[in-house]
Amino acid sequence: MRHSVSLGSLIFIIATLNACGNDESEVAAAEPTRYPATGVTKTVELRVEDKIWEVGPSALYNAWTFNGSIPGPTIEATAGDRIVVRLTNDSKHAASVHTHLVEFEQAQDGADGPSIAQPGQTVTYEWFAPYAVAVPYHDHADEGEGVARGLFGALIVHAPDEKPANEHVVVLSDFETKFFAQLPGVADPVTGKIPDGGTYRGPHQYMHTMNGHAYEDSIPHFTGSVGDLSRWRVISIGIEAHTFHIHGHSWVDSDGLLTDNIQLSPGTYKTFEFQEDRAGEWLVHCHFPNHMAGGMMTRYDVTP
Ligand SMILES: [Cu+2]
Repeated sequence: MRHSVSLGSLIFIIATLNACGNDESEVAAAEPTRYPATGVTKTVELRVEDKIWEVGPSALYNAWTFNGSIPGPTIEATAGDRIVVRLTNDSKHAASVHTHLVEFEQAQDGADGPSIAQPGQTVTYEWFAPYAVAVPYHDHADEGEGVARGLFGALIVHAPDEKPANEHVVVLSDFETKFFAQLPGVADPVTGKIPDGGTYRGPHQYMHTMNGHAYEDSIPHFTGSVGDLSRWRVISIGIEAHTFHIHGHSWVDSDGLLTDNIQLSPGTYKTFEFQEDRAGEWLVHCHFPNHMAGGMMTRYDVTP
């Protein structure tokens, strides 16, 4: 299996080096490509709507959503684009949009003042996206309830010269049991299987999800074919740290090591890719045992 480190991973390395205060020569060695303005503006309409979200059969969440889904719609652009997000708040609580690794004025940070949309208001955000990244966008109107309720999504900024790939967007998050409208039943703690006629509860205070759903019967399977360049955009935007493990595959992580299981704290993200050469119905899961039992597992179905 061939391996490569994508630009997203390189950017992650830079962020890590900066955070650690390493000297400038190391940072300069991994300078990301800053793409010039394309002159293109992508306009995105987001609407905050409160609704009951089905995390799995009979597991009903009192959710806050962007455009009625968890995650919200994936925003895609090309590096160098300007992105305009119009957020209309149709809920009864404040909401906003904040994101990472794009450029914006502090007044459009989504964290305070007029960048927060009160009920009934529309707020417009302008971002310039000079780097190829895959990051979360999310509510920042409060200390975190909006994210716990479901106000998050993925922003993918593609490099103009990016190789075509089978792209998998994975958003990891944690749903608090106290916000469920209905959560009967208890999962088998070993298999995570849903009992007949009921549903399930993780072994502690969260249900752990991928792309808004829990367990392999509800999380849409990732799919691919032998011969694909298989690119993964993994974004963690929950409450707890997670790992992301794909059975039967390996790649080189942002630290340059061969791995099949990466670690992500809340609000972090990694992009990696590998050449697909292993047909099968491979398990994909977080490696914390209680998170697997609490829903964070699905399949990656690869056809020959
Ligand atoms: Cu986990």
